[in-house]
Amino acid sequence: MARHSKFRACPLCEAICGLELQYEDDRLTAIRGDTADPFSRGHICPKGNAILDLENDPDRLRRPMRRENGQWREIDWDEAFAFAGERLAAIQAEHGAAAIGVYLGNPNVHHFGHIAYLPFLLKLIRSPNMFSASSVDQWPHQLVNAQMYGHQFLLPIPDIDHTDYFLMLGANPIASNGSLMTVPDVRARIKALTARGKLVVIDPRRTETAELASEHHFITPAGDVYFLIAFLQALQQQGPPRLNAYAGKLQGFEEAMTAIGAFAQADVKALTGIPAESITRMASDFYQAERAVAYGRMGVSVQAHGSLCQWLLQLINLYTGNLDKPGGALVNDAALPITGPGTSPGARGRWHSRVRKLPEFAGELPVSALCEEISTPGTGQIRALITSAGNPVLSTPDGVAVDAALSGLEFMLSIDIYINESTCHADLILPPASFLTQDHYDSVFNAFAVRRVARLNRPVQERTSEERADWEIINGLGAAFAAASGREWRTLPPPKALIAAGLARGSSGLGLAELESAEHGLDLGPLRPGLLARLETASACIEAAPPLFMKALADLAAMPMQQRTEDALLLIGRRDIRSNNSWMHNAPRLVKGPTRHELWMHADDLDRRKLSDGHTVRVRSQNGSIAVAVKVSDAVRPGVVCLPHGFGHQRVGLQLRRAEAVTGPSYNDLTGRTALDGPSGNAALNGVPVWVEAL
Ligand SMILES: Nc1nc2c(c(=O)[nH]1)N[C@H]1C(S)=C(S)[C@@H](COP(=O)(O)OP(=O)(O)OC[C@H]3O[C@@H](n4cnc5c(=O)[nH]c(N)nc54)[C@H](O)[C@@H]3O)O[C@H]1N2
Ligand SMILES: Nc1nc2c(c(=O)[nH]1)N[C@H]1C(S)=C(S)[C@@H](COP(=O)(O)OP(=O)(O)OC[C@H]3O[C@@H](n4cnc5c(=O)[nH]c(N)nc54)[C@H](O)[C@@H]3O)O[C@H]1N2
Ligand code: SF4
Ligand SMILES: [Mo]
Repeated sequence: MARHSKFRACPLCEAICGLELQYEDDRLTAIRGDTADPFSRGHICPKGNAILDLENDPDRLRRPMRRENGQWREIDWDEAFAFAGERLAAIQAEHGAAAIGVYLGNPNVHHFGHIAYLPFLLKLIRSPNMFSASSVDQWPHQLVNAQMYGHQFLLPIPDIDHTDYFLMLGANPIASNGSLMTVPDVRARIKALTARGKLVVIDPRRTETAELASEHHFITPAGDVYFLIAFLQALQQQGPPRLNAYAGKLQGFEEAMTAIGAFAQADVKALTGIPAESITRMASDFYQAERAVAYGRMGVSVQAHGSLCQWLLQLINLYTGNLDKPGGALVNDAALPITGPGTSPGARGRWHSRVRKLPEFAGELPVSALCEEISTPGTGQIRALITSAGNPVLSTPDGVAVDAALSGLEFMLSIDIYINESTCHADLILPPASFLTQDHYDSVFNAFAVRRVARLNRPVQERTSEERADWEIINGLGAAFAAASGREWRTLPPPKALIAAGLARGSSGLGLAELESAEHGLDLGPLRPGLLARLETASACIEAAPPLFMKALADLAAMPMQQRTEDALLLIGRRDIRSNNSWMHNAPRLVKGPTRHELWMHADDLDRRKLSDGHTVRVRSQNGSIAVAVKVSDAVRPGVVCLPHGFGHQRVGLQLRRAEAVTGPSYNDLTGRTALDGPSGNAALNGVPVWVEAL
């Protein structure tokens, strides 16, 4: 028996940890963190180990599956491509381009064979009805980047390794491993930070990250916008803005600060739960810190004021001179550029959704509008849907309605590895081969990383002749759809060619050969300033007061200050280190041990309702209701309840034998399609008013 190790980055979350994959002959037997990876330094989480379960999962699809009269059968690849091409072409020929809708889920971003190839297929389909998981996630960030810096991916990243004061809102990297901040081994980096300076966490829950922080402040869900305005007002009291570095490159700053300064907040404590004195002290610490950074993630973007929050966070970094400064927030100059010529800068409003007239952003419509675009009859109605690596039934708002809408489609095609809550409605599923068999370069997460890193991942296993790589599936679909619709498809070359072309667009000088000889990845050094030279706004300046956000601020000022509905609790989400959105509950390693789906609630709220720990309760929202076990917790304040998303596997027609036994309802059976962040159209899934009673 020959034992040997191979190395590759983990594609399951943004942290892109290096893995050591141990083989006995051809059999993968163990997975460890790769101690020679200069970026992740040996870190691994339980999901990395669970790749063993994914590889051996008897429910994982390996060949195309076609559903007829409720029965699934395997078919061969040529038949599958031809069937898909003909159905899609026929529906488009009869009903027009918009009749095909597309939904791209989160894992697309983690696989080069999806992210680099899908745009070509979408171009061929040419439908206005494009959707993705980005609009239940990070649209506020992308919109703010586009409006202020001129490109959706000119993303300032917290320089966590060099800052002295990290103000973190609505993020829990100890569980999530970081987001829009690729930060493997985040625990060690946070420990180094708190030894050197301060981490201040603002979160309605005392999270695993808050436990490690220098300070934690409980905030009222969706109260962040008032907190951030008060913070900027307190900065104005501290002293003048430090803008020297941006001279000649900054527009609208005074205008923005004047509007923010004039914003009248009657009682910050009532709106946020945080006393005004605490905010003043934090602002003072931030202003005085040599190097400081403000950052916010899911908790402040996937809520009612997501875009305003992200804009205000940028202004805090700008005011204090920490934007584009080491130890502040810096944009990564990735070896494989995702900004600049040939990329999509993030236009907005070039078209609108048919039913609700929501504006397009970056070539997509908000996924909150998907359901009505399928179920509302008329010209432009979606009749065929393609999903790729997405599970909208569990992951997007109003899952019950999404479920019903999918069952009414004329044709549904899924590129996916499971028959799950969404793909069970498909007529055809095309499963890509394991990522271990494919060339991969993390175009997105290298560009969001807290250091400048680069890595080419070579295949570590052979795929069988029965299997197809993800990029081969896109080629197969493109060719079949083009043939059936009388269009042209130019076969795309294998990933290495596209990776080489991408690297050649950059200025790192790195080529494939150098990357190939660095099997543990390359560290190219810390982040460095450079945003000002890369601005893609028409003015070539930072636009500090985009009209879209100035108007949203004025609208907010005109609105009655948030009022709590009598008796309502505010629902927020929770990620567990062993979860990955909705799709890894079929992995035995990740679901063993205690259940993790309970609704967390403060003892006072339980007492008021005469409920006790362990009771099954009914949770109602304006949109729906679920039954769930309640767990007493002092990690949430009275008035706040907390539930993870991605559960709800008890249904007919799935082929997830392990996950079906994992109990817990779907959070998104409670969320509604009309709760949006106005400027971006991103769903507001946090801060949902709910009522809890005994079942
Ligand atoms: N209430 C609430 N809802 C949320 C969130 C929340 O915090 N709260 N978070 C939101 C966020 S941040 C996100 S990103 C979305 C995620 O939303 P989605 O991406 O729609 O959902 P996932 O659960 O990630 O589903 C991933 C799908 O990809 C499939 N898959 C896995 N690996 C592969 C692969 O290698 N190739 C292919 N082709 N398919 C694969 C899985 O089987 C599954 O069907 O959910 C959002 N929804
Ligand atoms: N283990 C695990 N890791 C993951 C994922 C997973 O499902 N499981 N998903 C991956 C994906 S797709 C993403 S996008 C990232 C997300 O990465 P993060 O954003 O770091 O992860 P979350 O755990 O959603 O953190 C959001 C925090 O916001 C808080 N919060 C909720 N509402 C509010 C509010 O109104 N204000 C404030 N200030 N805070 C609020 C919540 O209590 C929570 O602590 O995680 C990624 N990593
Ligand atoms: S932290 Fe993310 S990248 Fe690292 S092993 Fe876990 S899932 Fe994979
Ligand atoms: Mo996400």
